Amino acid sequence: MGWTFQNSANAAEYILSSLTNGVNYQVQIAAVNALGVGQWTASAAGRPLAAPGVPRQLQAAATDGALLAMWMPPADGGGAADGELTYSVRWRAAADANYDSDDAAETAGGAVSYRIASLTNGTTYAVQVRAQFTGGMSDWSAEAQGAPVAFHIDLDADSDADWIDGVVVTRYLLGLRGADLTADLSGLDADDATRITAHLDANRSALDVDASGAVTPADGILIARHLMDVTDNAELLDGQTAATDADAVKAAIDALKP
Ligand SMILES: [Ca+2]
Ligand SMILES: [Ca+2]
Repeated sequence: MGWTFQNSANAAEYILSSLTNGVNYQVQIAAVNALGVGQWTASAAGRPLAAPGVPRQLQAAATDGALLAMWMPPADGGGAADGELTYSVRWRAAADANYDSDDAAETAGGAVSYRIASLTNGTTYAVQVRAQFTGGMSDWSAEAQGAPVAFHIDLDADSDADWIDGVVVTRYLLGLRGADLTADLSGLDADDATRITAHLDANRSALDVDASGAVTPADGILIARHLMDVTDNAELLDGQTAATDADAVKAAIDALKP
């Protein structure tokens, strides 16, 4: 795009309007008199910014003593580039009328999840998030609620979440029950299958690691891949459609480890 010319008359300032938020513009000035136009200055650069929109699809996933807040960036970042928005998260016990300013945190670098720790199992909490950037901050999002529970996916109880646990979760989400749930997995038998099924039934919502709003075999595939140490983000999400990005998926799964 070429230069646009404006005459400021005698004023030593001029407001450039009708610009596009987030686009970098360069500005030069030159003095004009009856003999002509003087030399142009060096360029000064800037970009117009507005307050970002409200973050979307906030969820509060329950884990042991913690909630994992996850959300989508606002539809309109106000001109912020990817990764430039920061987010504030705040939470309160649902029974409390107001938020306490101490119960809040900020994320940086565009991170769209935050683990709220040191919560009480069995207490329902309300969570909100807002976006902020140089141009201002959004309103608080709609509330999400969650109640931390003593839940983890170390299903074979060896104090580690590894590939066997990932296989069991995937089978569970595929609908396998009883001996089919634990078949051919060392250290697990049909009695374990009953225990594991009850454990997962009670915390099924916590398995929505792709933040799709539903718990499906796709969540199991992501859990199994992550627990098999598939570290490459593209490989982790290959063939899957996650509502959040790979880092948020991994954070959600890590939050399920014992
Ligand atoms: Ca395990
Ligand atoms: Ca899901």
